[in-house]
Amino acid sequence: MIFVDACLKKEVPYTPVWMMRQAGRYLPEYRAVRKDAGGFISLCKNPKKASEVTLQPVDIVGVDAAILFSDILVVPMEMGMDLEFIVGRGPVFSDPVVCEEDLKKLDIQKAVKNLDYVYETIKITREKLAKDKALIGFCGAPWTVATYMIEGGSTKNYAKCKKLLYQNPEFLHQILSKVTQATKIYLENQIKAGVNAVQIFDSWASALEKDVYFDFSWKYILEIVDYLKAKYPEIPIIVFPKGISAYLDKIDGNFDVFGVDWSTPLALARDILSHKYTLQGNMEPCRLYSKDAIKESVEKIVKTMKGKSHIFNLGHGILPDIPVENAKYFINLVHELSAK
Ligand code: 1CP
Repeated sequence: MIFVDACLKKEVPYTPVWMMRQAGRYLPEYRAVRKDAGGFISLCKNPKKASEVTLQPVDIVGVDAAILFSDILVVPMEMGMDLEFIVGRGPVFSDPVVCEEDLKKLDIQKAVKNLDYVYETIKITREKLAKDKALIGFCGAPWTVATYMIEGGSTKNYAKCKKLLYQNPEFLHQILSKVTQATKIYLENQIKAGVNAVQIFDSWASALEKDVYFDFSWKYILEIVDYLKAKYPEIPIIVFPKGISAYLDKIDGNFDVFGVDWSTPLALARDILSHKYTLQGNMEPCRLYSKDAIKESVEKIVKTMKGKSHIFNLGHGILPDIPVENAKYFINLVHELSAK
């Protein structure tokens, strides 16, 4: 698999490419299946339909890897929290974690078992996916997942999380530890079900100041990485801490691929990290609105990463109103311009 080879810094004939949030609302085919399934959570819980939308971007836009269709928040949901996705508002937990009692109620063993539908989606998808295409499993970094558990949904200023961080850091560590324990087993089960690589999304890494970040987020990511690498050394691990370009020199760990977000200059990440890791990224997702903007960026990124191990991707998720035609143009152009 060219995607896995690139993760492991092996020679590849061209740069493999996929897009974060590639199975999603910009595809009419996705919207149709989602409607039919009766909403987003029902779709996640329906292995046949979730597998169908996982495969759509491979068939429709020609990416080199499929990413499991699910969400980072199924973990706290299956630990016992009440999750709803509300149109226009996003994810909402009606019962956020406020005190130790709330945390005690959450059940790791129940979660990893209840997540059977995810493992089933992986099995079905791996059977249907072409042998040369990779299937990526994923999870949220404990910090990113915990922000939703504590705030009860998306947040602009992380006020409840920060209050805990500075008033009761021990309790925040307890929450992060519990999510970490569940996530280790969850990713292990994804690997056992057949994923070829895993990605850990730390979308809200930039909410924490430097030293706090390493203590409250990065440490837990590395705990997951070390656990998986000890058991499955051949499965590539991709980390994606968004918005931490100022501390790239402090990045170290036993993972394989470092995801570069679009606000980080790729040449900077290359100079600091590419001797150790394959880099993934990092076209600005909004460039997908214009073919000229795509071409300019793909040319520049291919040039920047020449001779280095690279997986092409966006620097964050694709937006729902991107023309499918432009996404196809992007994927084809990466293949064409990176061919050796
Ligand atoms: O309306 C819909 O169809 C729901 C939109 C949607 C989709 C398609 C959500 C709600 N989640 C997803 C799928 C999803 N989420 C995937 C599937 C695979 C793919 O990439 O194609 C993945 C990997 C995620 C991961 C995820 N969920 C992250 C981390 C990645 C990122 O984009 O930063 C986060 C932060 C979430 C939480 C989430 N899920 C959905 C929403 C609207 C949100 C909130 C985002 C926010 O707080 O701003």
